[in-house]
Amino acid sequence: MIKYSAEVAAAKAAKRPIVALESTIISHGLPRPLNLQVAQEVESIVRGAGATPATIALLDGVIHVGLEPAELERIAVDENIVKASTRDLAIIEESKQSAATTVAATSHIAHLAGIDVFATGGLGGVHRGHTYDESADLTELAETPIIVVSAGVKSILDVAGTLERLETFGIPVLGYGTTKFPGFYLTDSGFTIEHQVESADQIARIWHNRKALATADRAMLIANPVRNQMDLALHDEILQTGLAAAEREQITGKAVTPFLLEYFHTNSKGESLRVNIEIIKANSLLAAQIAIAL
Ligand code: PSU
Ligand code: MN
Repeated sequence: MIKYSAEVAAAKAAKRPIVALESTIISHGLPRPLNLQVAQEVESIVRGAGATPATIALLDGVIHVGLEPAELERIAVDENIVKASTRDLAIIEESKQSAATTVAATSHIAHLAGIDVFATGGLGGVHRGHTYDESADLTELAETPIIVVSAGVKSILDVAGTLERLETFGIPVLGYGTTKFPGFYLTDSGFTIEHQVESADQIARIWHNRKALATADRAMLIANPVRNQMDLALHDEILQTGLAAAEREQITGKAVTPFLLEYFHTNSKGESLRVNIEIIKANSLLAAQIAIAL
């Protein structure tokens, strides 16, 4: 059911380190045409670090683990690419649509493909003010053994609520060089986490311990803070007006996150874009180092 790119197939056969990458950030998270350039650069960063990038998506109903250059371009350019979570996968296979995968769907497929490490920008979470709007990223990670590297969760979310859900689901959160939980655009969301790690080797040792203890039945989250955060005043202002706009325009379901990301990109004069790109690049590099350490 899975089609591997030539590069990923070769890496699998030789048991070389592989890093899974999501595609919703390409189709729904970053503006065109910059999205393609960033997706290509992220893959180069993983290769440069000595691992193999496996960007995951569905093309004409077929799950792809690793995309050939023209396929990556299709995800970035085609405006009809839909956003798929885990629950959508079987349906999209049947209808032979093309879709980008969220953190949830990418994690699910990566695990099926035997990949242990996955880099994304920001994990989905609990949305502010909407008790039942909670990203399926959380429930998926509660049952999928994979190491996810993200810059915490987006500050557009209810960060406290998301951290509580991560605790309930038994998903450990490790701060990379920090105990301040990062807020995607911000280095520090204002919430503290318990555990700090300093190296990819340390993360690999903890993952091996989890396996030995039979607690590696679900994900482990590595929170890698952005170094040069967004201007705080600008961030807070856009967040307030963006949340109000989403409410006013009655944006619901899976459209909420893309709406808010787009709102940030169009109102921050390039600031949120700069930060978003820095994040995905840094997380991909760290994920490659972890894959190698494993
Ligand atoms: N992080 C980014 N850009 C994105 C996303 C995360 O930097 O586009 C996407 C991821 O694919 C994540 C999704 O899984 O947003 C969460 O959407 P929702 O809140 O609808 O679950
Ligand atoms: Mn949602």
